[in-house]
Amino acid sequence: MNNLPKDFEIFSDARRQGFLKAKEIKDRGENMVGVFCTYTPKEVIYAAGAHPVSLCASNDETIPEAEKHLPKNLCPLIKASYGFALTDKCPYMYFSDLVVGETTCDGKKKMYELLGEIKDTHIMNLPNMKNEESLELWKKEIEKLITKLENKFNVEITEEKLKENIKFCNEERKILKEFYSLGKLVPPPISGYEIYKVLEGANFTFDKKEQNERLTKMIEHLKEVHKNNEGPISKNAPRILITGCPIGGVYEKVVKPLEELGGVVVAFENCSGIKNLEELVDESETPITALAKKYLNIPCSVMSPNKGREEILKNLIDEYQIDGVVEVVLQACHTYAVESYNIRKIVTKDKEIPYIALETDYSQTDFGQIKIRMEAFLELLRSEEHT
Ligand code: BJ8
Repeated sequence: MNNLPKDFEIFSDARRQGFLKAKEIKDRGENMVGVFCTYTPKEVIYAAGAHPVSLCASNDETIPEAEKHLPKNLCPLIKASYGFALTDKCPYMYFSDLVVGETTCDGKKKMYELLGEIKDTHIMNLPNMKNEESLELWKKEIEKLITKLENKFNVEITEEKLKENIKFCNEERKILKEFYSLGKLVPPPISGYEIYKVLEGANFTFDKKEQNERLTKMIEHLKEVHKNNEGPISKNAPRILITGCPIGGVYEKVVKPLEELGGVVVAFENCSGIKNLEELVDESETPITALAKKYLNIPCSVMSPNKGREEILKNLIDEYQIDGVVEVVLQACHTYAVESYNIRKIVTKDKEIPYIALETDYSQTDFGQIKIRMEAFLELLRSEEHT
């Protein structure tokens, strides 16, 4: 880990360390709410005095167990998440007093029905279109979540508490955004692998004040590294943007080889990255309306149409001076797989840069094949540079 302060290790290790912190939280008698998706308005959970924690599983350990209940031909993220609940192997799931899920893709919403037999699961009815009716429906769903949390934890969620936590979460978003924007620098002072580790680590860090302080220090340090030209990355390294499905379970086999072979990932459009963090919640609006607008506007492929994702991508390609786009599609994720047709067109025709789509799952069986394809892709990017 070149030039990185020791704080990086803390983020990098946050998922593992978070287990102990989660236990401490439970030992103090505080509540924990497991969430699966970027659409969950976590401000409401904080306003209930509880701690949101990400439950998306990122390895295939429990998939064989999950496949006893779920079809094999299902997205690995869904199978792994359910498998961890089924086997009680994820401490975050174990410590969650409540789980919140949304009606996003078909696989996830049907899995939640089974999950509801194991854990107290509250489902939010997420509309799949962005219009006035959807906004009204989503506001009602946020109100229902408030009622659920109030009853479950015997608390009152006031407008004041919502406003306070909107500010609190916006603060975190601003700092995380400043952090991932370091990828705009040429050369970036930090690898994409390291950026991803920090963004992922934030999902498992409960003390947000401390997290913000550490991040601010790290940003200052990395800006200094860039200014003094002391970074580990060559200014000629092909600059890659990753888009598509969440990559928590596959970044080791996608991002690592890309960077070991001389490329650098400078932007992540996926959840955990820009998709979720780019837009703040409007602090001047009525809290529930502001939350509904922000979350309904997330450009995920479960929305129809999903033009926001195309717009974001075009802007990112310019802002981050992207040389090539890698789209990750998890096996059996129909919504991202279908969108990849238009994403390819935008990248290769409108922006005239190379694009590659990788369909993969959580196993290691295609590791070698992905590496070969990444090598060829980087070769293509290098040859484009010279034409
Ligand atoms: S906001 S990306 S976290 S839905 S589970 S859609 S990969 S088939 S995760 Fe997602 Fe929320 Fe959207 Fe983000 Fe496909 Fe798998 Fe479904 Fe998935």
